[in-house]
Amino acid sequence: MRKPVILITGANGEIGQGLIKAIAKRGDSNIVALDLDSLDSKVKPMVRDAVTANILDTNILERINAKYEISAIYHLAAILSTRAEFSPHIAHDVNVGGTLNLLKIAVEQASSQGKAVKFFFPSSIAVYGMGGREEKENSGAVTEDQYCRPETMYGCNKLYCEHLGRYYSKYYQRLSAVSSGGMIDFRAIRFPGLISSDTVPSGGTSDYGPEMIHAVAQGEPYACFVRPDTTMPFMTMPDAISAMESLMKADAQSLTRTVYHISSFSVSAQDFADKISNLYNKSEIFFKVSDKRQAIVDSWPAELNDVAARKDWGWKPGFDFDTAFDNYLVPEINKRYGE
Ligand code: AKB
Repeated sequence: MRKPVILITGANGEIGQGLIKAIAKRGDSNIVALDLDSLDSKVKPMVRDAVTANILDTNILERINAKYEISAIYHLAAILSTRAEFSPHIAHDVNVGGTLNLLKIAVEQASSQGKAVKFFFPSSIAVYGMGGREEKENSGAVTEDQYCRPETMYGCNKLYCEHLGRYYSKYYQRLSAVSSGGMIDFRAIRFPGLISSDTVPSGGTSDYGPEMIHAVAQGEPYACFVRPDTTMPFMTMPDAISAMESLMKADAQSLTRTVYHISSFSVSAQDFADKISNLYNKSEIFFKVSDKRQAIVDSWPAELNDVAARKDWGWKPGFDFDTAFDNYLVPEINKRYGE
């Protein structure tokens, strides 16, 4: 008998670690964690099996596929937007090739179990391309179907993988005698910038938000790489994790889309700097703009209209800008750095 588990790829990343903690707290599922790096010692005891491997290593994936009965896959592994621009072909291999490998496992699992396998895909605000600052400033809150013309390799990869997920869940092998459509229950959220008290992201372009507070809390100066007026949506990691759980639990009948975007608060880099300076009196924040990374954030919307997620599966952020700092980031980060 194969052992029933939830498979999480990119398990050692920011979202992965948060998700492992949330599933372990629920205590209703065994987790197999897969990551390129060995799993952080804080979350390792919470998983049944921690596999250190590349998602492009099909031998390892086959071993996991053979050993376990996988009820759900959270495919979080990816190369983020800034890093992907430096190595676009590697990013394409990992972001698209890796997703295809996991979709293939999901189909095989579903056919051997005779039931659909749930597949969560974290997409990104990077799928949008506003086409310049003026359009960004004048567009208002963007809906899921607007401006889907990404300007980064990462954004292109995410948008394409959303389509692959939709294809695999509805149309896979549509011309074969027995169509396999409906074998994968694919659900995706396009996340805005995420801020966690536990981890600092790396390789992304929304990283200036989390980097700023983590640097200042450790008494280090911070050079922000975007202009003070740069605005984009952000949310806390606990809200991101609870959104994933809500979407995955939602009744399929109530979902009108396979891909939703969500946001908690849209603020400027200056808003971040002011907030953090008020909270830490020794803060040293200055702006040293990288024009190239600036152009990436300028291509992302300032605000999202997330009415579909609110209506279909009850999305509602637990934190706004003020409570994110007062009730989550500052107390947790201060504990972490021993303030
Ligand atoms: C990045 O900056 O690449 C990510 C994202 C917005 O998806 N944080």
